[in-house]
Amino acid sequence: MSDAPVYTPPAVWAWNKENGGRFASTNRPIAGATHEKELPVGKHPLQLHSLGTPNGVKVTVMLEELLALGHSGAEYDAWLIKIGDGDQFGSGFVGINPNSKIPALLDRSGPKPVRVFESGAILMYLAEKFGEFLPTEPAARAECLSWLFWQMGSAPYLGGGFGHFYAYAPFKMEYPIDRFAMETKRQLDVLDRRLAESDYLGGADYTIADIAVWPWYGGLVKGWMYGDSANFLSVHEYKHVLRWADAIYARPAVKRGRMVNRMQGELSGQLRERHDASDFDTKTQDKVEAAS
Ligand SMILES: N[C@@H](CCC(=O)N[C@@H](CS)C(=O)NCC(=O)O)C(=O)O
Repeated sequence: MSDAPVYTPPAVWAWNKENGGRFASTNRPIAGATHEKELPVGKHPLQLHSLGTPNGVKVTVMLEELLALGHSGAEYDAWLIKIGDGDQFGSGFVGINPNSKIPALLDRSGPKPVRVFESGAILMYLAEKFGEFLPTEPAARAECLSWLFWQMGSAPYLGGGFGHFYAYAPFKMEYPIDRFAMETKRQLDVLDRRLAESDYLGGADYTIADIAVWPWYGGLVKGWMYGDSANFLSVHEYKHVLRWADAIYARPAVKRGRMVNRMQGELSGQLRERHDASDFDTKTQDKVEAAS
């Protein structure tokens, strides 16, 4: 077993602000705003406040897919919420997401603005608003929503469990890495078996289930997450997941959506804020920095 220091919990937990973890300065045991800050408002009906993490990418991919289908009502401003700087605790952001996590959407197209938080709720809201990527036939709809909600329940074991202890904890501990690696591999096997029998998670068609699952599990098998985790988890074993991940990544809207609110990787792949479709050609970070 591991040689990690032995920890005996005290009778009552107390907040240790200097716990050494990657998110020690971000995470808090209390909810609510820490400071007053209004959110900016752009020219489009949909105002997205987000960051290019897997949870954020789901929504920007969905919006780019809707725009690619010709839904001009899906035009959006994507504002950056820097979670490392605590932007999610500003009063304006807490007003649209009391849970202080990206992504959060404000739909200003109607007489009263509608706030939507939780990426699964945002995907369903947009799918229903535009009548796309969510089947209406009851059995197909049930299958799609089952996989959508599977993602919501499963990804915290991948991100908050495996990813946290494998990549972010201040020291490596065998017990949690082993436990969450096992669960992550089980989840990859669940997906692999499903994708052996159908092209997409909901069946023959690409739906919001794929849009939700791809940034997490597609990113994992493509080797984009948590250092050497693809090798550690032997992701080459999940051939159907790899085939599905590549098919989705081949979609132009997915490539665009993955660039929005992105703050890491190649500068040409980062469109930190998106306020117009032309921004992909003119406002990527390589061009912004060259001009300044
Ligand atoms: N279940 C939520 C998860 C959202 C989430 O965990 N967002 C992270 C970034 S990927 C965040 O905002 N973290 C900031 C914090 O924990 O303070 C969803 O699907 O929208």
